Amino acid sequence: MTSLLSACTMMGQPKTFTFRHNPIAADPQAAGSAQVMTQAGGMVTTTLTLTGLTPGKTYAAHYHAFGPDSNTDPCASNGPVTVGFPSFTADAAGRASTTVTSEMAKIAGDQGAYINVHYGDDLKVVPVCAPLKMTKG
Ligand SMILES: [Cu+2]
Repeated sequence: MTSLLSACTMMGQPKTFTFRHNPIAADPQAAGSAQVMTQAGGMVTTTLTLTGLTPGKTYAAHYHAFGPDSNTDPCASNGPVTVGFPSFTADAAGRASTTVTSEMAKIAGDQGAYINVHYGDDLKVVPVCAPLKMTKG
């Protein structure tokens, strides 16, 4: 009974992670959050809500695994993409959101260390990053 209850309370309790700005000049006001909600059947839905983007600009966002370049800062670890979000375009006020539902296993542990938001036309430009897992391993 206890385990059933905890399983029920786990589900539908979203976790929220905050985007932080990277030390670059692009989109200096960019900010937002990632809401991660466990679903039935080993799935998870993640919604990004962003402000301060360039109006009309298209963006890409991904989950990334913890990479080789840092053990303590996922956003600086340069890890590979594990799950991609549908690309999205900022509205006239610089607001945007995107949602993806994926298998939990794809973003479990080090596989889901951080979420990057990239310029759609230049993926090297990453205005904001949300760290989800602060240490590797
Ligand atoms: Cu990415």
